[in-house]
Amino acid sequence: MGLSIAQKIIKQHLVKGDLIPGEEIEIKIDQTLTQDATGTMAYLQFEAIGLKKVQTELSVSYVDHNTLQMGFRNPDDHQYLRTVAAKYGLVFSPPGTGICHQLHLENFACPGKTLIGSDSHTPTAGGIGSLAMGAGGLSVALAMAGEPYTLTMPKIVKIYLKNQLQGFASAKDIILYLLQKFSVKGGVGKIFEYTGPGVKTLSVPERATITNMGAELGLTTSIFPSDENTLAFLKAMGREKDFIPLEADPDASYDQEVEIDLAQIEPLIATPHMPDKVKAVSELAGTKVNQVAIGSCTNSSYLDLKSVALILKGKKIHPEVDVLISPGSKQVLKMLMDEDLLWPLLDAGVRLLECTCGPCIGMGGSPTSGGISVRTFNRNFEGRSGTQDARVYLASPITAAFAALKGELTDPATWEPPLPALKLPEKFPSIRHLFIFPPEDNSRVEILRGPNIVPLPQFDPLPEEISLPVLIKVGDNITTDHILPGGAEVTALRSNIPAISEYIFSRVDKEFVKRAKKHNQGIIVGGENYGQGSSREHAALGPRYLGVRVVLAKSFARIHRANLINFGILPLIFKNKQDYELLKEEELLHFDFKDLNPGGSLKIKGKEHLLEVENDLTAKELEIIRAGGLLNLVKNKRA
Ligand code: MIC
Ligand code: SF4
Repeated sequence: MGLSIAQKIIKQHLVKGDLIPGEEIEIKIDQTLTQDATGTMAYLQFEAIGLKKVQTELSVSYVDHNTLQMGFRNPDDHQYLRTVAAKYGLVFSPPGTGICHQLHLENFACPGKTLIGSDSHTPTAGGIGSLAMGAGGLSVALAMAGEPYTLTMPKIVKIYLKNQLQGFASAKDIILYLLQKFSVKGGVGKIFEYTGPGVKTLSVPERATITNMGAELGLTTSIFPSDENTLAFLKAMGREKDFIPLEADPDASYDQEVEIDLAQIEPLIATPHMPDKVKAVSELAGTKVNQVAIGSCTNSSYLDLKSVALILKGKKIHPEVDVLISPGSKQVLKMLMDEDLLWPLLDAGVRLLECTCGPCIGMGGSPTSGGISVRTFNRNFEGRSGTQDARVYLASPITAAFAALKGELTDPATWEPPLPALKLPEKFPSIRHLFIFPPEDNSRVEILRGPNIVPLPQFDPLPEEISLPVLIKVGDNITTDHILPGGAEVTALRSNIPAISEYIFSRVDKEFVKRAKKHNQGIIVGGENYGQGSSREHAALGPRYLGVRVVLAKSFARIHRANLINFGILPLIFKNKQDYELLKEEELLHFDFKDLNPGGSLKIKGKEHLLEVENDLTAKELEIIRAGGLLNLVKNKRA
């Protein structure tokens, strides 16, 4: 039987296991990427492993999340990242060069290669035919050490695209359509693989918008074929040698098949506060808009910003709207400048920000109190913008540009002028000279650590028996932004676990940290899809530091589940979902872990009830938890 694209890449990189959905597999990793906010922890962990050089074909360290440098902490982190990269053989991308996923797509990602990154939007590189996955920093550290990456073999879903987008519909609307159809948990345990005649109507950056936001579906990753458009993109980047053709075998079999008619897709918009609360823009006509933010790893490419520039050219933005643009990379910025597209934006009243994540992770650009912000980003979780009561909508750059002009959402049927069909140029200006490549001889490189770089805390093994109070009970779809907020103040503490732990659940329950400290240990009770969103392992490390030993939920998001395990927190699942209702905050539960088996069930004793819970752990995962985390296990084995 034939293979799909993802199956082919996995087969070529397979170290252990079989291509059977649901089974644990191990694959060799060719490339890794990190960004600053998760990178410091990843490199501290890499250093703890004790190797002299990274073992991958290519590892890149990007600085794009926090570049505000308010005080010494953040610049100290940057300096640590720069010197660590030089010491261990990584490419370093200095602050302001661009957003990790956009830069990686343009400069390094290759069809057929495997990539893991300590950022949940790493699947962006699926747009060029890479098998790219988000992971916790520790998993990335181990991949840099040459260890295979362990994952559950996903189900492969064939997304057959037919026809072509019409009018003002764009790639963003395709992924919003899929979010409306499948929801934020609809992709858990799956890879979406795109095929069909509609694929060739999409350029690589448009494909990357779709694979990027596959993260919001909960997918392991998404992937497009590598075809003539991929070759054209690589040629324009001067990277023709990185091209290989990739397509599914005609007789490939899939676990599920979905057909999407691109001609039926209209401009869509995700409403507060979840990326799957999608409506047609036309339905929301008349909604007043206070802010428009254009950029992020989803929609900051050359064509995205060019379309905005053409819409705003010769016009003025609405006087009551604050419009912010952050280009995805200096390459994009250069192309806008070379084509005289920057002045039309500035003349229209737009504010130009650095080529970084910026407002997407709450690094400035917060909306007004209760304000409505239309953003071309991928996440609109409550409070993520930095304004707790703001209402954030997610839309395409085109929809955002019209909102900027009109000061409100309007029916696309009324939009003028019609946009010409936009094409990628045949040659992009190179910005490769802006990356810092590692020196041949690293003997003189000194790793510089400021006082904010605090060594990792030590964690003890799982006890055989323990009584734990419920420290907090939360609902469905809790994101890692709920567990640990973004923003400049908190993100500056990413390399200091004791300090950052003070912010755990700070936006959800101000008493959480106090309660955790009072009991010194405990459990978190969650609903469905607990830990969706970001890959930040601090959302596991922080709770672990505060004494959390177990998270009991209805279901878990993939990356967060892996992070919990990596730091020795036991993820348990309700056998009977109604039992969720029984549990109360501060109630004491007794756990006996002696007979805990991979995939088995466990009885927990409360004061008034006896609950049965399950685990879906593999033998290896349980071994990690019993050791008190993966670093302990690796160290024990080496000793
Ligand atoms: C995000 O979009 O939430 C982030 C910020 O990029 C995170 C990583 C982080 O928290 O550092 C992600 O998506 O993994
Ligand atoms: Fe940066 Fe936002 Fe993309 Fe995360 S989602 S990598 S914060 S631009």
